[in-house]
Amino acid sequence: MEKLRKPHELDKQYPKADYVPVGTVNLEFVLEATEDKETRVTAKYRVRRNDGVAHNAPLVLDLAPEVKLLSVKVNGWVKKSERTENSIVLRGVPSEFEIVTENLVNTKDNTTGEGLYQDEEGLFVTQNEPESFRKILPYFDCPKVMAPFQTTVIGNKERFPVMLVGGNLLSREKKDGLSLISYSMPIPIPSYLFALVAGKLGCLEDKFVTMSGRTVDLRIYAPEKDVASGKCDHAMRSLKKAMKSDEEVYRYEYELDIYNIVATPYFNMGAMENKGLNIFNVKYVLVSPETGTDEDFERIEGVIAHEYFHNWTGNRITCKDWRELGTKESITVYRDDRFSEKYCGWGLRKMIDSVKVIRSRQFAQEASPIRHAVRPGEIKEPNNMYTVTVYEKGAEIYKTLEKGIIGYDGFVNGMKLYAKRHDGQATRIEDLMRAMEDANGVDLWQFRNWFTQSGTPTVEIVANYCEVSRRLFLKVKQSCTMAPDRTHMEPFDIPFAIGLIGPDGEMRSTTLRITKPEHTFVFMGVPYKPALSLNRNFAPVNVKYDYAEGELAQLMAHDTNLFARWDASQTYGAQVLLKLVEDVKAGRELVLDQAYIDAFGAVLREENIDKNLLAAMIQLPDETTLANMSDVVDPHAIHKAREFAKNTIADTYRSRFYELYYAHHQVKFDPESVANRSVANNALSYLSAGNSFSTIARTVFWQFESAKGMSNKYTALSIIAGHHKQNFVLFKRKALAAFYEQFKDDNNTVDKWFAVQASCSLTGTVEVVKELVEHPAFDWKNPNRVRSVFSWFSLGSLQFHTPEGYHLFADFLAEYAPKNDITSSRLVEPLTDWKRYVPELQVMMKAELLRLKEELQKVPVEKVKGTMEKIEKSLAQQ
Ligand code: B3K
Ligand code: ZN
Repeated sequence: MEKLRKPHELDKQYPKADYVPVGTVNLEFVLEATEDKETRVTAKYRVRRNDGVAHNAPLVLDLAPEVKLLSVKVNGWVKKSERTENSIVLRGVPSEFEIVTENLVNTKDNTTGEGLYQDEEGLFVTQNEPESFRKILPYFDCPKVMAPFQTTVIGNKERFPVMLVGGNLLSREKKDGLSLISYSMPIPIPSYLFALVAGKLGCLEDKFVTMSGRTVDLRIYAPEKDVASGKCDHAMRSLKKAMKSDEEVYRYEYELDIYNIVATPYFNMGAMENKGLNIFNVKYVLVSPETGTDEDFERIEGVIAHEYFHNWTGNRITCKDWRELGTKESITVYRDDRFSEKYCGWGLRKMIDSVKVIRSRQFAQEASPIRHAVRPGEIKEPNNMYTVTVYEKGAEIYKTLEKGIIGYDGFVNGMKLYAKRHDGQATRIEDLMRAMEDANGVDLWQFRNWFTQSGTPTVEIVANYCEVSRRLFLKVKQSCTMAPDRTHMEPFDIPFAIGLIGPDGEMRSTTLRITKPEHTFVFMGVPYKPALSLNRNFAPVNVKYDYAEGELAQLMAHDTNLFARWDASQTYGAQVLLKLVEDVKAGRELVLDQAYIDAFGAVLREENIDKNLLAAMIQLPDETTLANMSDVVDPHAIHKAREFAKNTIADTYRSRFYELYYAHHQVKFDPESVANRSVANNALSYLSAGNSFSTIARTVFWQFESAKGMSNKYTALSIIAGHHKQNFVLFKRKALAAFYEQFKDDNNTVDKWFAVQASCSLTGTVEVVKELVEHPAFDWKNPNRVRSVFSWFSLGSLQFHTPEGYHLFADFLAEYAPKNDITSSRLVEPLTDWKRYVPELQVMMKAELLRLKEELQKVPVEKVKGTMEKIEKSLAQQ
C-alpha cells in the first residue's frame, strides 16, 4: 500500500523538470490584433537545462492544439519545432538560452470557459487552472515550475478601458487610440495562477493596511450598474475581514500593492484565486438584501475568504502536481470554514451545513464509480479532481485532526511552521502533515491513511451496561469497503468524541482514539445506563449503533453538545422516515411514529433554545441524505414518505408553527437575525403542508409580495411554485411573472427564477424545463444559467427520475458537452449514479448513459474527455 511518508520514494514520483525558466518571464498581449480579432501573444524569457539532464534532451513546452503558433526563436534565431498533440518539442537547444515565442489565440469561438475567452459583454477573461495556460501560449504548464512575470497588454482604448493582470502596476500610457499597460508579478508563480482581464467594467475601491503597515489597494471590478447599486459592498467587507483574520490567526500577510477581484457571469466554477487578480463568478460577488438570500450572503463571505486564503495556501505555497491538489484545496476549505464558524460568528449553523454537504454529497461520491482518495495514486483528467472529496472531505479530515488530536492552537502552530518551511515552494500533503507533527510532537503516521485511502469508514458500537459493577463496556469496530484501486485497507486513525448523557445532562465526555479494527473501552463508576452521544465532533464516518427505545429522544432533549442534539434529531428522523419508505414500498398504511412526533414537539416548545439549533432540528433529513442511507434507492417512495411525515408534523403542531412564524421576522443580516428568519421560514413551510388552512396560500403570497429581503421572498416563491394545492396554484403564475419582472436585470436572481421552476417535483416539470430552455433569458454559453436549469432539475426534481426526465437530460448533455466539457462533466454525475437505484430506474438511466456515450463518441475525444471519463467509469460497473 502506498504511504505518503517515505520521502526518498516520493521524490522519484516528482522528477525535476528537464528545463526551467530563469529570471522573469516577459509577456506581451496585443488584444484583437488581427482582422479576425485574434490576440497576439509574445513570450520572452531565459531557459536553463537542469543539472544532470542529458545535453541532447529536447525542450518540451506545453501547447494546446487550437493555438496558432507563429514563430519560435532561440537566442535570436528562428528555431524549428515539432508539434505534438499537446506540446511543441525543440531539439538541439543550448544549456541556457533566451527563447521568444509568438502565437495567436482565438477568443471569440472559445466556449469552453478555459484559457483566454470572452464573456457575454465581450470581456476578456482567463481561466488557467489546472492546464489551460497552454491554451494561451507555449510554456511549462505545471504547478511546480514557478517564475516571476512581467506583462504588457495593448488594446484599443475605447474597447478596453480596463486592462488588468495580476501584480503591481508598472506603467500605463495611451497612444494612437491604444492603451498600453504593464504589470509586474515579482513573486514567482506557476502558470495556472496567471490572469488577465480586459474590457469595460465599473470598480469599487478601498484600502487595507497590513499588520506591517503597508497599504494595499483593494478593487472589485463588476458591471458599472452593479457597482453603482452597492452590490459589491458585501464582498468588499468580506475581503477586509478575511485579510484581517489571516493576519490575526496565522500571521499571514498580503505582499503585493494591489488585490483585484473581477466578477463575470460566464464562469465554470465559483471563483479562481489567480495571484493578485481573483476572477469570480458573479454569483459569489454581487449581492444586495433585495437580491440575496442569507445563504447567498454567507457563501459570498466564505468564497471571498477562500480565494484570499489561497494567497498563502495555494499561491505562495503551491502543489507539486495535481494529485496533491489537497495540499491547497482541502486546507483552504478548512481555513474558510473555520473563518466562517469562528471569526464571522456562524458557529453551529456553519458546522451543520458542512456536515450536511458531507452526508448528502460526499458520502454519495464515495459510494459511486468516481470514488477517489483526497490524495489519489493516479489521475486521468485533472479537471475531474475538483470534487467534494478533495475539497470538503479533505477539510473535514483537517478538522478531525484539529478537534480530535492537536487542538486549535496546535493546528495554528502547525500552519505557521508549514509557512515558515515552505514559503515559495511547491509541496505535498506530506509536507503539511510533517509540519503538524513537528509543531505538536505527535505521530500522524496512521492518520495519513485518511488522505490515501478512499471510502467512508463505518464505526460500529455495541454498548453493554452492568448495573452490578456500574461499568459501561463499549465494543467499537471500524471497517471500510475496499477501495477500487487497492487490495488491502489499513485501519484509519479516528478520534471519536463521545458523551454519556443522563436525564440531567452530561455525566462524562471523552475522545476515543479508534486506531485498530476492534477495541473495547470500559467506563467505571457509571451510576446508570446513559444515552450515548456519538461522534460529537463529526469525524467523517458512518456510525452504526442500535439506539435503545427513547435514547435518541433523550439526546435530542438533553445532550449538552448542540451539534450532537441536532445530529440526534437527524438520526431519529432518518430512522423513522426510512421505516416509512419501506411502508410506502409495501403499500402499507402510513403512520408516523408517535414517540418521534413527541420528541419533535418537545423541541418546538422549548423555551430559550438556540435559534440556529431550532431551525436546523426542525428540518427533516433531506431526500438525498435518505437516499444515501438506503441500500436500494427508490426516489419516489422516499419523496412520498418524507412528504407524509412533513404533513403529519405540520398538522400536529400548526398553532406552534404560527407562533414561531410571527415571532421571528427580521430583516438584518447578522447571525441572530439569520437564525430567527430561518426558524420563521421553516415554520412557514410547515404551515403550508398537511391539511393547511385555505388562507395560508394568501399568507405566503403576502410574504412574497411584501418581503424586504430575498430570503423571505424566495422561501415564499419556492413554496408557491412547488405546491400542488389549488389555492397555491392560483398564485403561481402571478408570483413567477412578478418575480421575473422585478429582477430581470439581475443575473443571479434570474438564475433563481429558472432554478425554482426546474427543481419542482410536481408532474409536468419535464415540460417546464423544455419551455425554460426556449426562454429568451436562457443562454447555453452562461454556465450559471445552464446549471440553474439542469443541475437543479437533476438534483432537485423528482421528475428527473422518469423516462422523459432522463431522456431530456441526456439529450441536453449530448449537445452541451462538446461546448463546455468542464461544466458538463459535473452535470452528468446524477446519471452516472444508476447503480444505487431500484432496478426499473437503473435500466432507464443506463440506457440513456449508453446513448449519451454513443453521441459523444462522434466528437473529438479532446473536447469531451472529462465527461467521458465519468461516463466510462460509470458504465464499467457491473
Ligand atoms: N482553484 C479554483 C478551482 C479551479 C478549477 C479548475 N477547473 C477555485 C478554488 O478552489 O478556489
Ligand atoms: Zn480553492
